[in-house]
Amino acid sequence: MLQPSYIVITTPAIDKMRAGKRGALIVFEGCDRSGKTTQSSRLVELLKANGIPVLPMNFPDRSSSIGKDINSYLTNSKDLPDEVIHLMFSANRWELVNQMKNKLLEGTTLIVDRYSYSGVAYSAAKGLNFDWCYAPERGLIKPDAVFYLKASADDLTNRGKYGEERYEKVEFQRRVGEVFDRICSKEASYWHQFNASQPADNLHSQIVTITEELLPKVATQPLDKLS
Ligand code: NYM
Ligand code: MG
Repeated sequence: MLQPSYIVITTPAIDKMRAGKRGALIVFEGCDRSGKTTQSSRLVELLKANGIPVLPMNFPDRSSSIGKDINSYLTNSKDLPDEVIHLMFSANRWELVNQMKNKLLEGTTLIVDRYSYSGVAYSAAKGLNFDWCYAPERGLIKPDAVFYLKASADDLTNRGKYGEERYEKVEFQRRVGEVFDRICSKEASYWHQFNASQPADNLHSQIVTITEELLPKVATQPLDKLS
């Protein structure tokens, strides 16, 4: 059982138990300001405190050269055709696929803030074809679980003032949410939907419950690819 982050459990014993076991790929998805960053960081801290090797990641990774161009696009200092930025977001994931694979196989759990589904949701919300958007994601590592933080339409309106980045407009976010809903029903076997409007502590404990069941279950399963 995972202990609250203030109780630290031994690591050598856990390391021994873990030999030959892989880490889990856990992805957080949802609209902007749905609480992904808060919840994913809390999960990372909890796993760390329990001696479980874990690495936080987030997409887009703005540090690579493609990531820097994506950042210029998001901060409106650069314009690009919708198709081009879409493929750049995907390439930004492909740049890291080998590192992710190695980490998982050496037993590290990856907690990822946004992944392929954000790629599809934001581009499809602009009107690009859904299947076209999904195509470049095929072959990337398939998450073991996606935690979808679903914000209600009311919430998106009440949270009101978004930041200055591209896409941060209530009406656009509503459309993004519709695409996430569609993906969530298609991929129901490994997507877990949470009400993002509930208190952060409740949400955290629901996420912990699922993670607790997930880690031992996937540890001996081979990695799968998005297809
Ligand atoms: N975004 C993110 C996409 O449009 N496609 C993608 O593939 C990914 C990973 O980038 N508004 C968008 C969603 C966000 C923006 O992400 C920046 P964040 O998590 O707000 O920094
Ligand atoms: Mg954002």
